[in-house]
Amino acid sequence: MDKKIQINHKRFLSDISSFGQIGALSGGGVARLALTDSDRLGRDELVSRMKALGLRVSIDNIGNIFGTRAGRLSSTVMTGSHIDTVLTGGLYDGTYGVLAGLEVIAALNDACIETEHSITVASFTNEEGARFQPDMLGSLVFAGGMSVETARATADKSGITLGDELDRTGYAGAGHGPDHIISYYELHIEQGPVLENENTDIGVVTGVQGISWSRLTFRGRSSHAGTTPMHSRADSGLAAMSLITRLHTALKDIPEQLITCGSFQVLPDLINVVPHITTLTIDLRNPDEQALKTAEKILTELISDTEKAFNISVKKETLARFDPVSFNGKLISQIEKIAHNNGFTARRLCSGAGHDAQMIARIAPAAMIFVPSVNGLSHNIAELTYPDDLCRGTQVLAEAILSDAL
Ligand code: HGY
Ligand code: MN
Ligand code: MN
Ligand code: MN
Repeated sequence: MDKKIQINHKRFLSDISSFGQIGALSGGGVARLALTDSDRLGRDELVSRMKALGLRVSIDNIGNIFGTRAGRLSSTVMTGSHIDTVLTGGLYDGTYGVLAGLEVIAALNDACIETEHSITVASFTNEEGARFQPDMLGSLVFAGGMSVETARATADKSGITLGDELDRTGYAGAGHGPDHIISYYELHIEQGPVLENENTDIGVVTGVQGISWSRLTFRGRSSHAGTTPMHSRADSGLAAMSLITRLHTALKDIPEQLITCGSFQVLPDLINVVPHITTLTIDLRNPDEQALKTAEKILTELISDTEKAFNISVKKETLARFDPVSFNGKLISQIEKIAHNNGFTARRLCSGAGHDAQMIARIAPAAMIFVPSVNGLSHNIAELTYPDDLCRGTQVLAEAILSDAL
């Protein structure tokens, strides 16, 4: 690659902090749940920044936003991520990768560099899966892994569908993303402790671990807390707590197995009523598909044990199930080479978090670049990545994109 591209650090860092004002929380951090008004404001701001850079903006039928800088050919090098966040979100999860893509475009414009292939910056709908499940929904639909009808019909806890929200916010588009993608690079914060602990600048991401999300609904019988003998209760809350405790014990010896019960609700949620219905979510992850399957089997067995032991019924719904994904070897080596050419330290690692890149990997060569997270924290308003790390990651992204697009 004979043309050097230089990121404008000052411009880029100010772009990130100004974007972070959208959906800003009073105590710091950001909340832009998918297709809420704050997400819509973020989308509007992103579209206007894309237009200001001279990009052709296209919005598809699931609300994915694509900004394209034309090359001599329509074949495209794509980058991107997401701007929706969890409720305790930070400035960087997802947004960093989208804005870094725009900074690469701005740097190309500054240098008046024309490219052979087009370059697209994408922002995918509902990556977090916090409001609507599954996560990575927009990129999954774009990659052909879910129909737009099924995606539109998914509902949040209050029964509002994703389709209703797309229509309400005006982001059900008639456009489409690039149809010939030669490579996809996603820049993202690591969201874990590895790079910081090893004092390493760049994470060269080899793939994403397997993800299994389910929702369990325990149905018992409400009764009086003061008059119902313990042996004759159908206590859905106690059953749920017992299952979660037993599941943690049963899975603790499976290597690299992760289990999270992030949402837990009892009804009627009153101090003197034995809980009638208890709903909880279970997030299982493992880089090894067989191990993940074993964990899921143990969960199923524990559910039927619990039904008998507590005289209740349990309904299990699968909310997301993605096998482990490996990224493209050529792109991985490319990222590694660019990091070293810039004098950055780098190491390979598998991603603990799910990412849009794992969906794009279904239809094009894809890879990811990580930068360190302070204290390994994310999905927490204290999420932080230092400015030098933000700029190093963006420099590597820029050179990776340019090496394919020229
Ligand atoms: O859950 C995840 O890994 C991603 O943040 N959606
Ligand atoms: Mn993310
Ligand atoms: Mn996230
Ligand atoms: Mn992601």
